[in-house]
Amino acid sequence: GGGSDTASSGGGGNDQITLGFAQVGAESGWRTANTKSIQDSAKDAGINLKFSDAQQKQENQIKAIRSYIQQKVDVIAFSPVVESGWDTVLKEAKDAGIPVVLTDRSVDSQDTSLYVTFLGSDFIAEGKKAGEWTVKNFANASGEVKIAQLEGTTGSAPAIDRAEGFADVIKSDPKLKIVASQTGDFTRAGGKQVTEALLKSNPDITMIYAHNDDMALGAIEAIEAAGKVPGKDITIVSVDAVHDGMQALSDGKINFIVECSPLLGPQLMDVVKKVKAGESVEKRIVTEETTFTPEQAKEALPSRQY
Ligand code: GYE
Repeated sequence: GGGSDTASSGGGGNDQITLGFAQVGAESGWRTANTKSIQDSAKDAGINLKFSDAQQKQENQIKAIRSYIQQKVDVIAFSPVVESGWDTVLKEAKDAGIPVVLTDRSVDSQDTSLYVTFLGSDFIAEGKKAGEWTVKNFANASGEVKIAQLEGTTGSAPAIDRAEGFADVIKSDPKLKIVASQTGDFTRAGGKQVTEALLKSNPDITMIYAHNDDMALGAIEAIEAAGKVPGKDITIVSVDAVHDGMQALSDGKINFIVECSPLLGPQLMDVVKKVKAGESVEKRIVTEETTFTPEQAKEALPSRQY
């Protein structure tokens, strides 16, 4: 590809790979860590990275992808903000002969020939892990357990799948009830705002299930402002295990976190090199992840990379 070599190290010549990456935005600690992982590992791999931030808007991502097609980059990778509505632009890339790699989030396109692979977490499994902890934690509770769900970005794969996996598991215990469910758009401000309203409409809430740490951190602010104790008066479970979430977990303000790793950069660069070399790659590459209790968070915090 042409253009300026902003991230070149070694390689040089005409064999250097140019990768166009259309990022979702900078909505969360997870996303910041993900962006850094991609930029650092492109540099390490000697890949020329063209990077754009769509500010959580699909139209901006589509524009960025079209500009990468125009610039004739070697490979396009992106993390689709929502699942639907990608077929047209993916066909344009295909017609231009540019392979597309989905990272982190997937699309709902029926035609899977529109992308080479999807590299990222199993969000349904993450929702299930949150549900399993919930079932165990409230096994001996008497009466209804009122759960409020802070959803991620509406229409995004992680919001859809984390809700589905969780609901699937908690239905085994009829006393576990989701009494409110609203989007906080994966941001701290969103989590805070939704929780403020929630504490007025449902003051007797037992637990909050947040689709990411940032929304849980916003919820903590709202709960404390209302004179309640997060992690005690209201149980909190979230997903990601970013540094600030892990700190809140080890402080007892969050009760359980399901890990979702943002460190996808090295694997992405491997895939990009293989695709460019004409080698075949797996159609689905799943990230390995664990879960954390407060004790485990204390132990893991010093060596966490994000
Ligand atoms: O959980 C959230 C971020 O797509 C897995 O997006 C990602 C999610 C992550 O905003 O914090």
